[in-house]
Amino acid sequence: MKYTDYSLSDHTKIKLYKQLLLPRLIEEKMLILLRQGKITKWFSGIGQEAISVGVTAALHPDEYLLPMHRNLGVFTTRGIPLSRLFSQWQGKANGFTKGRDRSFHFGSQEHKIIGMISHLGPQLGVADGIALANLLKKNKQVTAVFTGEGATSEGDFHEALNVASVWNLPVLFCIENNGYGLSTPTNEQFNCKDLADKGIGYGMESHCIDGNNILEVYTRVNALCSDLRENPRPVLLEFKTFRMRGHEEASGTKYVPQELLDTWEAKDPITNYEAFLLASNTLTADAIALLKAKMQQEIEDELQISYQEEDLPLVPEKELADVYAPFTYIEEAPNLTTENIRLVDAISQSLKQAMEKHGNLVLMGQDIADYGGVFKITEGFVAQFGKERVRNTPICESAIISAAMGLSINGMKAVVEMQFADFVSSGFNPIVNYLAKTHYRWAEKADVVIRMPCGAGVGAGPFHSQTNEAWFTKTPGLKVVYPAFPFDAKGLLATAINDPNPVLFFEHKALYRSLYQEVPTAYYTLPLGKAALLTKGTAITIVAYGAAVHWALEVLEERPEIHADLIDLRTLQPLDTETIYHSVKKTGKLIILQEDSLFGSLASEIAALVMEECFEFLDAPVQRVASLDTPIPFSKILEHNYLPKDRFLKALLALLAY
Ligand SMILES: Cc1ncc(C[n+]2csc(CCOP(=O)(O)OP(=O)(O)O)c2C)c(N)n1
Repeated sequence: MKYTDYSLSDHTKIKLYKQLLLPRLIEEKMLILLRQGKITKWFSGIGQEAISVGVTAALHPDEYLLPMHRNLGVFTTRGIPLSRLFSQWQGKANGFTKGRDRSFHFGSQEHKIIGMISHLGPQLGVADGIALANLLKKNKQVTAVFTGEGATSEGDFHEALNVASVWNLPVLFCIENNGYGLSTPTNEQFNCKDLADKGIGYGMESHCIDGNNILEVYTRVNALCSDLRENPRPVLLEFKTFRMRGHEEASGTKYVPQELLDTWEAKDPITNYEAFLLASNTLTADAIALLKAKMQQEIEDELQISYQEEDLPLVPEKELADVYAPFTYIEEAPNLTTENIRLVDAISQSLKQAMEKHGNLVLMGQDIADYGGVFKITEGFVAQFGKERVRNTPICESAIISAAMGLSINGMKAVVEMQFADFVSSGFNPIVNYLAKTHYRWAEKADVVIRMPCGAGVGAGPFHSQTNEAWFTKTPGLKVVYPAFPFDAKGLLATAINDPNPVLFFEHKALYRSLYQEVPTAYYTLPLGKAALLTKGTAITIVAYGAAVHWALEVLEERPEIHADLIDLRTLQPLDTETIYHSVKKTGKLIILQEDSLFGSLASEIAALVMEECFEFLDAPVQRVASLDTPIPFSKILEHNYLPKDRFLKALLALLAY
């Protein structure tokens, strides 16, 4: 469509022009600074500005936007102070990440902008979560999320669109099809004519839009937003545009045919719009020149502010302190009335009571609604809390964990049930890269608990038996809880849900229905990071967690002559090193028993810590007893051989005799 085809006021047309011009002028300046080494990396959005600007201008200021690496126009149109942007790109304190992340990798709740992580795709699922929160709050808000056409090849794209469609979430999925993903042209990226056609497969409305025409982008998106606010649904938009510069400045455009660059140069969104404004007498050449000069001066002034800022001081303690969101544990003491229940019941009760306590808590998982989950933990929940808050999900761990992050960003709490802990590998990326790193990067919490039914001893083979806590204890930013008893599970889960940090909560399947304990009936909390001393003795320290605690208890019951401190860790991250060291300093001997395979496991970490911190107190080398370093076999005989239970007593006696 021609620019003349739109009936917008001159005021709107001029405003859009200014919004379009600013990111272009900033970029032109940044390209100079890049060559001078003042900034280190730049992903150019030159030629694509109409998309960022048009979409942002169409959204209300309190509606969330999730931009990518070429969407400077989102940030400028939302009115982020330029000096702060410049500080961000120079890694200075007045930026948004205290120098901890680069370019556009940050969010700002103040501006309702949620920046990307490098992995691209998770943004789309996060947008789902934000939109779900809006839907539950019934606030009639739209969420817009961006992706390049390259990232549409990621599974996250498929998962997020599918979830949005099944849940009818008001999300605008904005694909900027700029011809190349790094050096890969579109015909090597996907095999369909228009990406918008993919909407059909998801049961989703979709449109192709000329991404170089600001009036087209703004008018079409504006109309869609008005409609979506009243009739919530996802819409897929494919903006046709072109990447006029290299993927990032260092990589150049040698592989792009010159004629393509020439064709798109002629479609430049700013020069063409400018020509229209001049031809239609909306703006004069003098007015445009004046505008540009004023903006350039503003850019210079704001740059000076950022230059004058001191470099960030290095305060190592501050770096560590910012990995987790602050959380003040509030103790709610257990009541005196108890009932004898199983681990599975204790977890179910804890979840139910947390749902009653937190009106903003949403549960998500496969088959957790009417079916009650494969372990029946959420049986009966739908009747009490409704399907809005107890949500069956499609089989898409990555998008759902990303959506949980989005719920948290938009003021909700989320608990996600992995059907089996093994399947967390399909949602690994958002956990270790999004949830874990967000608070350190830009001080946003990730108020998400991921429940992990785990463990062997049930003859379920390599993909339904793993205890994969070490995948997560390694990652700064995550908390990992692993109770061994119903009482602990109930109180620790309550705290995990109160804690605004991402928590992996391990629940041993073999203990679910085999283990009973007297458990207080009402809501109570237990602190994370505190181990329990189950038996006291002076001869040796045994450290265990999960099912291994029960193996150790069995041995100690059979051999009352062994006087051991048995420590049940209960929480693996944070780890209660104080209790471990205190005991080892008393006994002089440490054996760690765990269900996980040995190499690179938590037992190895504890052994290393104790060697460093308690060396002078040790009377023998620290021993680790763990499963074999093989996948978990299916046959009962092989599984028994895999697990360390039968090897424990021998190792314990040997260490005692050392
Ligand atoms: C999961 C993942 N794989 C690879 C990369 C490296 N990478 C960064 S951007 C990019 C190209 C993205 O292309 P597209 O989505 O079309 O966006 P554009 O850069 O064209 O705007 C690649 C391959 C990455 N960041 N994340």
